Amino acid sequence: MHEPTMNALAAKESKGKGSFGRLLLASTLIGFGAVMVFFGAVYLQDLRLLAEAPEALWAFICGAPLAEGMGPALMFIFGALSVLIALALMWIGGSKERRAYSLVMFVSVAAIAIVGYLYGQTNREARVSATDNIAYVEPPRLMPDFTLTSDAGTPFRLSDLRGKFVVMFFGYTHCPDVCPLSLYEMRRVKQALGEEAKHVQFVFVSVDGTRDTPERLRTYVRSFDPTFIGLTGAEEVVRQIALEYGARFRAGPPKADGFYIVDHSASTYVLDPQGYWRMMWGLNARTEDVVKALRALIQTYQPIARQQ
Ligand SMILES: [Cu+2]
Repeated sequence: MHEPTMNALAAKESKGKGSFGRLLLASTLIGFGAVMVFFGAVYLQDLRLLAEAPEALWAFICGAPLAEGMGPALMFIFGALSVLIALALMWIGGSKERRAYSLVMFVSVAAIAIVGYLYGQTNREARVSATDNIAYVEPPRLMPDFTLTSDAGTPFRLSDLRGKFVVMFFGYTHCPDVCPLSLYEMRRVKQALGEEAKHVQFVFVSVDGTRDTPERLRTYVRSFDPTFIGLTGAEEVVRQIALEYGARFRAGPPKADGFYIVDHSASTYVLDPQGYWRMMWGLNARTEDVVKALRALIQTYQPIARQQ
């Protein structure tokens, strides 16, 4: 009689402990998850990014910088996973009260996510302009070479531009707004650089190889400046290149007439004459700031001693 009672007591005690530990773990996960979900939702620019998160995470694990806009998507997903694990911990083998409590938790976190997303959408404009400054890549990063098709229809390697600073932008010729603006901006930068512009090659990489034939691309970029060059290639090839810079793009659904827009990052990237990525700026960087930064980069340029 004595032995079993002791065992039962011990069992009850350890079960109580386990249950407490589980509750503690669940609460921690919910707290952590709710915060991640909230801030992820606030900074999430587009719900469709959630679907691209696994691919971006994989590229990141393989060494690419995290693609633009993916940080919040990953935060949201990890937060949501923590919350789901917490709810499962509370649900499985839990009492009626505990299950009711976990339902309340679920609804609360979902509400937090919706509020965060709506708040983020209303404040999006202000946020974009506030963060679009010139950024320096420290330490400079040697970028992988790539081969695309030039606007003359011939194979063109990034390394063909060694010896020049490369100012590179990803876009497409059917773009209604961002690309014409950015190319016009490039033209202003080039003109402001004056004499020093001879050290710089401006490059427009098409993210819409289907429509951007070399001929079309050539006419387009030359309309902004006769020295600008356009590169194009298969979507998957360009996507891999863009990912290296953290740029991303996605074609939208075609309209009735077949026309489609392509959402794309609007940053401009600068490589030095050795092919090291040195800096980048966003759409809202002021021309004079860009010119100043670019000129400083050209004037203070020192080749990086390569390690053997
Ligand atoms: Cu564009």
